[in-house]
Amino acid sequence: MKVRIQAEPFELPFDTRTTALVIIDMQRDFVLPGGFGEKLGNDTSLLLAAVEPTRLVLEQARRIGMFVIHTREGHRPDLSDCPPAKLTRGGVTFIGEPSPMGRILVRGEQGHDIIHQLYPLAGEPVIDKPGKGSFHATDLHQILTNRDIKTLIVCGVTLEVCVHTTVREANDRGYECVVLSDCVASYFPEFQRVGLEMIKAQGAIFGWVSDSERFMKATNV
Ligand code: TIU
Repeated sequence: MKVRIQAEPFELPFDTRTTALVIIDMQRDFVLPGGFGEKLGNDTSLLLAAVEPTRLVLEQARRIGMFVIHTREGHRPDLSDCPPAKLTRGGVTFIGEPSPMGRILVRGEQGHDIIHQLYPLAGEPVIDKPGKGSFHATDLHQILTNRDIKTLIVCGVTLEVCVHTTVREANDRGYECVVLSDCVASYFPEFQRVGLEMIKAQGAIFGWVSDSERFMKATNV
C-alpha cells in the first residue's frame, strides 16, 4: 500500500510493504523505577507518556501487516560484550548490579525485558543490542535488507540516546526514518524538544518528524 505521511520538514511517501515499525528499548530498565534509568539519576515517569501512543501505532501496524521490530539494550550475563568504558560510565557501575527487577541491563532479567503494553508477538524480531545504536553489533541491517525495507517508522526511548543513535546509523545506511514525536521520550524535556529539531533540521538532515495521529491518518486507507 502506497501512502504519504504528513511530517516535518515535508511530506514523505512510503510503501507499507517496504516499511518497518521499529520500537526501541521500551524496557522496564528505562521506563520503570528501580532500573538503569533511575540509577542514572533520572525520573523514569517522564518516559511513560510515550507508551500509549506507541501502543496505538503498534496496534495499527499489526492491523495493516506492517513489519514490526523491537530492540532491547543489554548484555550477556558475564558482561563480556560490555565495553569497560560503558561499564564504568560516570565512575559508577550499575550494569550487571542487582536491582528489584534483576541484574541491570542483563539479558534474561525482568528489567531487561519489554514492558507488557508493547510486548512483541511471535514472529516480530527482537534485536538484542549491546550498544545505543540498533545497528552496531546486531543483525538488524541484514533483517531489514532481506525484507527490502526502505523506510523506518521509529518509536522508543530515549530520544537523544538510543533513538538518535539508531536513526543516525539508519540514515547512513540509506533508510528514510520518520520519528513519531509523541512515541519517543527523554528524561529531559529540553532534550526532547531539541532532539526532534535536530532530526528534521536542514531539510531532514537525518530524518523526518511526525506523530502518532498523522501515522494513523496516513495508514487508514
Ligand atoms: N540513558 C539514556 O538516556 N538512554 C540509554 O542509556 N539507552 C537508551 O536510550 N535506550
